Amino acid sequence: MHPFFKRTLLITGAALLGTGAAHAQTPALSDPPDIEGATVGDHGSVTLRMGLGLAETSPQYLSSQYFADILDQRSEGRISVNIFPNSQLGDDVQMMEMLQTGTLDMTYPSTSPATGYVSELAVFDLPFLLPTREAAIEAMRSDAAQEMLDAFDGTGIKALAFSENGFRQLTNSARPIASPEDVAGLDVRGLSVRTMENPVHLAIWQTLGANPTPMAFGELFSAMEQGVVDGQENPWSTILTSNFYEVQEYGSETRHVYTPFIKMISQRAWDRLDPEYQELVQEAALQAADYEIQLASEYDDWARDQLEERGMQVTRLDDEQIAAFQQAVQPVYDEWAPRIGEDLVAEFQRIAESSMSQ
Ligand code: TK8
Repeated sequence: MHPFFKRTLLITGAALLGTGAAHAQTPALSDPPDIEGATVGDHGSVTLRMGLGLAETSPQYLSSQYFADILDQRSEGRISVNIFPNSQLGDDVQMMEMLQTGTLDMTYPSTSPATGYVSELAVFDLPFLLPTREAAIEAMRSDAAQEMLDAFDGTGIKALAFSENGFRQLTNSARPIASPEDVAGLDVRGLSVRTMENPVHLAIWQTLGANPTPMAFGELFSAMEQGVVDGQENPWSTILTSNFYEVQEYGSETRHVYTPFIKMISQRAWDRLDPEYQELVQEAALQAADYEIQLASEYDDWARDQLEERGMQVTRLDDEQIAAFQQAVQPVYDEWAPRIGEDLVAEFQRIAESSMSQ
């Protein structure tokens, strides 16, 4: 069966079992905050089509529903959002291109494949830079990050808000991984790892001695199922909600990088909106981002435990083991910090340090 249908059936099947099922699809999640704020005037009916990479059970989808609800309620039903999950309209790169040409209104990619538009976004790809969710939130809300959103001006894409994709963890089907040596393989070949389409991620895995292959997210499940790659890295919530545990036996809690999402709207769609609608869309994007960060935090450890229950062997790494990875990827900083901008990297390091001393 084609993996897309298989995954869809699994999600439907689990949903039918209800929340009391042993293998729940979502943890006990916070309800979305009450929708507040005045309704906007009547500026006509608008439908926005939004394409997402992830599944219906992901924080990405659930917070998009909240986004749609805010718009619906505050426009008294005049603005509706149609959400297309599961990469069915395309992958991050394709959907950003569709925004540019105006064939899609909204999408929600990782920052990593968007560095082609705004190169400073690559600061988020530097390994082990933002050690805690608090630091990551501060970095995403910083002036430097706002400048990155503003820098989309002129690309055909309007960037509305940063949100959480999350701390990325390594999974694979070959062997348990607890050290850089395990990645490189001493007597065996280096792990083949799918990366996002981003040069810093490629450098990270090359430096660790893996065989990295950049690949669109929508192709990943089949690639792992067919053994084209041994492994991949994504937050636990994605590994669970995209059913990667079906084809990945081993997980390692590496937390090697925190990558955000960016909520985006096509400049063409944006320009067609009345200013009052624009303001509402911008506000709703920020509120949905806050809710998504909350959902993602509730998902994180829970998703890891669920994966273990479903048979994934998860290796937890102690501080010393993490430090070994951190040291091994140092050359990535030497190569990339000057290109990304030393000042920007230093600013993020300062944010990281201040979050640690709190
Ligand atoms: C979803 C992607 C995905 C990302 C990746 O569209 O490609 O691995 O983490 O979740 O943005």
